[in-house]
Amino acid sequence: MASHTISNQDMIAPHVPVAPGRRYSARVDGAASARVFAIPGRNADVALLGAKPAFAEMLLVGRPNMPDRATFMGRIDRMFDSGRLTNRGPMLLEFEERVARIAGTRHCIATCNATVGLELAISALGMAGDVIVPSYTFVATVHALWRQGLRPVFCDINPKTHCLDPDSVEAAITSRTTGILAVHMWGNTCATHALEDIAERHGLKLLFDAAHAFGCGTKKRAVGGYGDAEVFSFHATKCVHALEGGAIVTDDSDLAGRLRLMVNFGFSDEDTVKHLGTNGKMSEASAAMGLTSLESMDAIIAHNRRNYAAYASGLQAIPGISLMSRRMNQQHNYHYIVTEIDAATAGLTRDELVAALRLENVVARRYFYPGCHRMQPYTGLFPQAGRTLPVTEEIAKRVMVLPTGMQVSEAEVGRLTSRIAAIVRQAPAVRAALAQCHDPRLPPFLRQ
Ligand code: T4K
Repeated sequence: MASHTISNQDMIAPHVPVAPGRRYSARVDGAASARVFAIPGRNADVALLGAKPAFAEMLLVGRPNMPDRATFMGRIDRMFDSGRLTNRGPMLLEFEERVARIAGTRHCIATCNATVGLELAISALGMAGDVIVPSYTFVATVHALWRQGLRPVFCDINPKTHCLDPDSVEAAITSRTTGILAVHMWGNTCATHALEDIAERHGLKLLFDAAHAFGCGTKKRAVGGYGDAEVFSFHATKCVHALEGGAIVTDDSDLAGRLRLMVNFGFSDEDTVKHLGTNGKMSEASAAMGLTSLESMDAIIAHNRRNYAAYASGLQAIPGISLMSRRMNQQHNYHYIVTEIDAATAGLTRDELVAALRLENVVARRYFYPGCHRMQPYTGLFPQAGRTLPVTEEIAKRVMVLPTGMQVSEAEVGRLTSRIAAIVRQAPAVRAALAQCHDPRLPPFLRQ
């Protein structure tokens, strides 16, 4: 296992409920507290109940996959030698070519991140007025519309894939609608044919936020060539990354031509500006990381897949916890381990489980709670939006994303799923302990 940077030495002691007449133990390893708080007839195998945390070092969702250091440094050396740091250098061109090949598209325009990529694509497509978008997404998707003066119209999602529900999209179209911005959530390919059909029948632009979906698609077709354009993220927390980075891919040559101008302030040559633009360029250092990361892509996906299988086997018998299934007819990067918690069956809410895991030194995430319609500025603008988004509301309360990637081993997945099983087995005691817990490691939403 690769080394982690946040060590348990930096952490405060795990929560130990203070029994009457006993002193609080500040031992980080929890061993003393386990003796004090062992519950008769139960295994003290939960940190909240006094056991040693499952992990000595933090296990995180989003820890970057580190590619080969020597290869990356070799590229950085070449960058130094050449003096070309940015503005369409040789590594950027190579990166664009390789991304286009994997996406199966004619064009790729690399960007400094996916958020700027989305903003550029929205503008280059001439979207205006209302655009249909899921509320259940990372807020960047919706900000990319709003920051350009477009009005997001939130639509509900499919409960199995967490992607836009085409029926909900069709019902939301009005004369003000100019486009659909769909998200391949968790790398699950959207209902692309249904969305393309709707867009065509209503004369709408169709853009895909493919931030999660590099290396995904159906067996026959990779994500990349659907709709008018698609936008990948190569942020450090993504499966393949470029430190920060993004890419717009499309088969539309006119659109690609406009985007190439727009990503570089609109310049067509050294002093001719032909289009409104911005600085959305990817640097050579990012392209160097992107190329090196691409070289590890197969190994990363194979590792993620093994971790996914370990999660599937470890979670299968735990009541109230289900792992999002991967469709057999899909290519997948297995980058997100998405679980749903049924609180009535598990005996704990998703939030309680996330909190109990923090004391095990595991940072599980509530992505994408509470849905963009409940975040600013959208909640003030559309206070009633939740009424039309029942699936979004439910899913946002249930989803818990667990750590994976090259920094997490199969053995660690096994240890983590055993700990989740123990937490659920002792749900009433865990809930009672949480109610008295003031540990600063608790997530902000449960800190008292
Ligand atoms: N559309 C969708 C659907 C998206 O999910 C995203 C981004 C976008 C668009 C926009 O893409 P970009 O403009 O970012 O290219 C992270 C990422 O910042 C974000 O890119 C991503 N989605 C989102 C799902 O996750 P946070 O706020 O959860 O990241 P953060 O800082 O909490 O990092 C996660 C964990 O990883 C931390 O516990 C620390 C660890 N970490 C993180 C970084 C960056 C490290 O150990 N090292 C690091 O360098 O947003």
